[in-house]
Amino acid sequence: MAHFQIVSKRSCLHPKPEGLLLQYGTAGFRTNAKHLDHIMFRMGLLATLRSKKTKATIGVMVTASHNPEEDNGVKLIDPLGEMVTPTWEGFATKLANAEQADLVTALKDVIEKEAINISQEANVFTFYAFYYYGLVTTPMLHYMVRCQNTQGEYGEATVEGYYKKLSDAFFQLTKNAINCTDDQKHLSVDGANGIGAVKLREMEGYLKNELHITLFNDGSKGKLNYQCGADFVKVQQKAPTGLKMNPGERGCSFDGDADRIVYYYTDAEEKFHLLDGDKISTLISTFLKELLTQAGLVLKIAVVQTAYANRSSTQYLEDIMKVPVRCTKTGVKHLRHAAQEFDIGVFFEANGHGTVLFSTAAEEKIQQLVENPSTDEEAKRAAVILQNTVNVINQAVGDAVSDMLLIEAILAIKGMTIQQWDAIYTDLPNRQLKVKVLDRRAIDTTDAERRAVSPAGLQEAIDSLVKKHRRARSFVRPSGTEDVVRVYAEAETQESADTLAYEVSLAVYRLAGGVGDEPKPLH
Ligand code: NG1
Ligand code: ZN
Repeated sequence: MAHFQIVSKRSCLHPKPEGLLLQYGTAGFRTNAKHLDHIMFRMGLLATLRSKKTKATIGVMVTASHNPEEDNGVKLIDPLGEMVTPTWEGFATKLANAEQADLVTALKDVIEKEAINISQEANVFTFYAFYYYGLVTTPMLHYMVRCQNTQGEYGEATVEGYYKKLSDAFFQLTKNAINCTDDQKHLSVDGANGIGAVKLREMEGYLKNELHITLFNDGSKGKLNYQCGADFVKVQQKAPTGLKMNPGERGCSFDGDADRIVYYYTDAEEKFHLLDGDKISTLISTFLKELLTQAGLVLKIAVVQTAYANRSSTQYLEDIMKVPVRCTKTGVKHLRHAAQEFDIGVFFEANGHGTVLFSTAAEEKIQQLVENPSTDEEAKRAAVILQNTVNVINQAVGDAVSDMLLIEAILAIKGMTIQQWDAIYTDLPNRQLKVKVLDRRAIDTTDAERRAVSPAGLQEAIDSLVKKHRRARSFVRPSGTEDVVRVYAEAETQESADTLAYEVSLAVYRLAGGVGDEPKPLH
């Protein structure tokens, strides 16, 4: 067929380095940008097929997310703004790894397996293609794909539509604020020198007097995610460089493509306090649960976390708030999937990537309560707040801007300072480390990645190391976005967590084929 000849010819312009194997992981393909040319070409093909298959608009996002400048990545976005299904992740990997001569066969294989009508029209939203949106944040593209495929019901599929929908909902929410002084309306934002900074600057005009933002690391100088951004702050547990804040003031960091956010402040003793994804999901789920009670609505609400969630947060949610908690594997698609089982599913990774999903039934019940003339005043007020909360949230995907507006609104409505928010529970000290090994697939895990099943002896080693520390927990897993094994440890004191993380790193190095220098103690 002529189509395939063209594909074959064009693909020669984007040759695959022979022998290079890449895997479509939690965040699509992510590697050094110089290895991505053939991947971009092939993902264009796959996006077109996915669009023909679903008869809907598909998104293609080119982003390095939280990784450094030399990296880049690409992922596909499904019709409702979600990640593609595991089957299609498999197709992506096959297509990416097909040698030049086998590319057409691999394509035909997808068409056949999925019974795709090749003459079906295709529609793809991307950075540089049919619909030119220029630079947008990852969540904005997810949002627009969802708007397009719901015929505008979710919102208007434009950059302005996005700003307007979110800021309108934010205004409706902050109308309920109590005694909000100008000082409390101030927020310092670290834009990670990424696209979020650019878009936030554009959006500032829409936020008028309700939120006063001082933007740092806005990309005018400094490198993407370098010594700044949500990942740096979370992993290093310190403030980003370039940010000037007085003690007690609120600050937050986006990551490079603005789908993650973490908050923080420094106290009078100059101690840094991080409020990560766990603190965020606690704040949001508590807020929602209180509103449901006030509205008299019986809806099932739950929080979804990963093994990286601080044990204090899980205990607080389960024991004090009586909110059910689920633990899934790392990667938002897993969290999202679990969150869909509830009327309201709040999901956040500890690193600050997350959002809230509302079932159609939940949205309808809220709507009915708002419209019913016999709803009493308190219930109605709560229902209206719930409705505006739904509108400020980007249900398509974790979104730093949308999450920030929701958090700011909750703090304003509750009249809560960041210190009061932080005091809801105390994090157990923790440490994350990376270990380089020959082949990270040597590590296989089970129980939502909390236990290692291979290599032999590793889990036993971790178990006996954990026993030496109080209130301790540790696990290891191969990263899906970097060629490393990640080690996590938490314990009663920072020193204990650091020692445990080091000891477990050493066990990984010795039992799972470590390369380079042996891990060294942190102190
Ligand atoms: P990996 O590299 O698989 O740990 C990281 C994050 C994930 C997720 C992806 C996608 C941690 C420990 N891991 O994955 O949660 O956000 O990147 O960006 O934060
Ligand atoms: Zn990101």
